[in-house]
Amino acid sequence: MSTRPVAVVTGASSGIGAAAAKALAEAGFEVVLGARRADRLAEVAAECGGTALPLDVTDEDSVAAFAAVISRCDLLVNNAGGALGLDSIAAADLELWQQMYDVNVLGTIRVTKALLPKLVASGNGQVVVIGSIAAHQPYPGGGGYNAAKHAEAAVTRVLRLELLGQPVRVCEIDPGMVETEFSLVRFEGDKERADAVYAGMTPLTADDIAETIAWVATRPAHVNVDQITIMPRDQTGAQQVHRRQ
Ligand code: 8X3
Repeated sequence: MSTRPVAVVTGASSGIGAAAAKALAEAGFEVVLGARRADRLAEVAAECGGTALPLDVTDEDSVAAFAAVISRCDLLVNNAGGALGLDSIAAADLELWQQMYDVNVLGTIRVTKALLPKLVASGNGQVVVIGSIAAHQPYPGGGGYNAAKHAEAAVTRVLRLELLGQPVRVCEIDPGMVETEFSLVRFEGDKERADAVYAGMTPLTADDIAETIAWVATRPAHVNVDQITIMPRDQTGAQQVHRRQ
């Protein structure tokens, strides 16, 4: 049996999650990858020699089945999440807002809760939450996503407080613009609109964030990196997402 520490990454079929799985495998972790898109997930898992498991973080049963087959967990990267639309509060589609809350906030809570006993049992557990600059800076049209990411950040800080005295570290990484499927999902596949978000600037790549995750994950056990905000040089605030539409 492998003695490598086990990293579990959610939303691992693409973007930051896929890049994180690869970076963590290179850093010496055995990686367990969870996501809904089975084909894409299997490809990423094969690339990093990891294990692909189906996971829908918005579904209690799916999270329970996922956690049940993971016997050891040293690191959990809560990456699954995202934004849906850029509607003002006046025009809010509340179903989309509920979905954003479900995946970003409750999804992180569901998976963390399910794996927490194993993180504690590892003797050196770590939870990394991929938040967003939108957790700190509101912008017009960001209401649903801002609210979800602010809430996710609050939950992350509560977790840090609640785990004081336990062998589990908690870190929140808040990226600005990262060129992934993020904007394509936000704008329901409208590629022109998604591309316009990054026009005239150099966004971060998924690898930039993956390197940061691997760095956090490989600090000595007594070091807790509480929070990192990381943005492109060309971005000073999340509101630029709006300004660039
Ligand atoms: C997304 C960050 O700056 O694109 O999480 O709104 S930003």
